[in-house]
Amino acid sequence: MNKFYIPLFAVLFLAQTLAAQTDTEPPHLQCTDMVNVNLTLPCVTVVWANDLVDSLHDNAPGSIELGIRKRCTGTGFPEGRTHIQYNVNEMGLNHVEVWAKDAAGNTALCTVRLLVGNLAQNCDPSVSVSVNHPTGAGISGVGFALSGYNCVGDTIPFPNLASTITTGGTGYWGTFGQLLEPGYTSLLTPSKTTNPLNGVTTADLAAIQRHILGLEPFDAPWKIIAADANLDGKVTLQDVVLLQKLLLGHILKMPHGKSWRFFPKNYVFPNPNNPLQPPLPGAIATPNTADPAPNWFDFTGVKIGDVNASADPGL
Ligand SMILES: [Ca+2]
Ligand SMILES: [Ca+2]
Ligand SMILES: [Ca+2]
Repeated sequence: MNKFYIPLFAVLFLAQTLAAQTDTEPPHLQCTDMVNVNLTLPCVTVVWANDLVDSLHDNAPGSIELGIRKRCTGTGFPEGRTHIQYNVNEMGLNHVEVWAKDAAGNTALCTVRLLVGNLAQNCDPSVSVSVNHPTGAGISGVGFALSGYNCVGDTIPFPNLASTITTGGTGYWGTFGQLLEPGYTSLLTPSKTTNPLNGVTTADLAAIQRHILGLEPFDAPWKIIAADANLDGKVTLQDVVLLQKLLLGHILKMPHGKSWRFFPKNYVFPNPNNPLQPPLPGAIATPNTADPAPNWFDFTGVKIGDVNASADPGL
């Protein structure tokens, strides 16, 4: 059987090589400058590459292939992608790359401004965050910072979430409006710095000491995380000394300023016996290639110094 295929591949390869030698000119591609699209239930819309093209021709005969992607979500010709989808969290101005590739493999690219709207006004954008203690309790008063950038040098336009948005009593924060859009490399970082004494008592100090001495090692990763009071990645007597200073009122807050520590809920500890190594990720990272961008973020929070979960997560 193989004997029939080998000459066929050879012929195709030769034809491609010849075409590449004779045609080095990219296709002439012109896009529509700006296009409006409309979300319809279930609040999505599909955009096809050929609907954004004003004119397209090539100097050589042969078929021209079209491709499409959201700006900054990849590089080179978007192989096999002839359409993209927008969801409710992408309402507003977006940028789209339309690509054309001639038979010799020469490519051209143009950018379209795409305004995603919802004429029926029946779609509500939403982004949500949950922050819970490992025991399940929702943590309130958590603030967020969002940082990020895309491939054309734009930064995320609303980095100061921490000053405006915090979790409520259930530990859930919900908001209307776009948070992330595809094409941005970003970090969402929670923080809580209030009430460092919350839940810290002599019982915690005694338990940390028993862990250090090997008399009663902690039976859950989060307890080890809580015991690392100075955030140096290990549980030692220095942590006990620091917590003692706090308890005695010699210091009013931790040198690092934090009272809670956070990590992505789906983080898998490479070594549950030492959850602090490698260092705990304190943020959720989203790559520029994520399309759609995530609209739900889950974090776990641990009160620093509280190894028996006596802290009030509402404080
Ligand atoms: Ca050409
Ligand atoms: Ca430590
Ligand atoms: Ca405690």
